[in-house]
Amino acid sequence: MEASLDGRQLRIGVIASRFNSLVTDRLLDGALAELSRLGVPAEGIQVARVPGAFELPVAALALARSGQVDAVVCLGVVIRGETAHFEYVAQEAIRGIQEVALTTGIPCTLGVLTTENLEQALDRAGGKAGNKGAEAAQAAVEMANLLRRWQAPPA
Ligand code: INI
Repeated sequence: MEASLDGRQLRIGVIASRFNSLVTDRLLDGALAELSRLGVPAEGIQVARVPGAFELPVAALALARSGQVDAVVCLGVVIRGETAHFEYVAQEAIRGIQEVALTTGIPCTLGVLTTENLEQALDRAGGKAGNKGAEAAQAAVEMANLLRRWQAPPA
């Protein structure tokens, strides 16, 4: 059973961190272009920025609980060379994003890069390794459509 990639009926939230905005702006551009390509209406897309990847889960939680979106795309980048607490920031961001999805039932997709250096990050943000923001946006549309199938019809 494969869910559709038709986004025309969907409302999608996108949360992007500002830390390393050279990279996260490209992830955001990729995600928005993909949502548009899949037919998600512009009025169904909400974009919010947070300071860093560490703040993604709490913003995703509020948006997922708001009832305003069918899925949340989380975008960020944590670069090992830039912090001694790389592991903590990356792990907590990723763990927290999944926890939001599992506690709310709203799919929260992972467009958080964890790389050794800036070059690797740029490769994955529209460079030679594709755009992980676009991939996370596509996953959000697919998961929102999949979960819709199992929603009880309104009484
Ligand atoms: N935030 C990131 O998104 N990426 C990083 O690489 C990073 N580094 O290197 O520290 C980072 N730190 C900030 C963190 O996400 C929080 O915004 C900050 O600690 C305030 O809570």
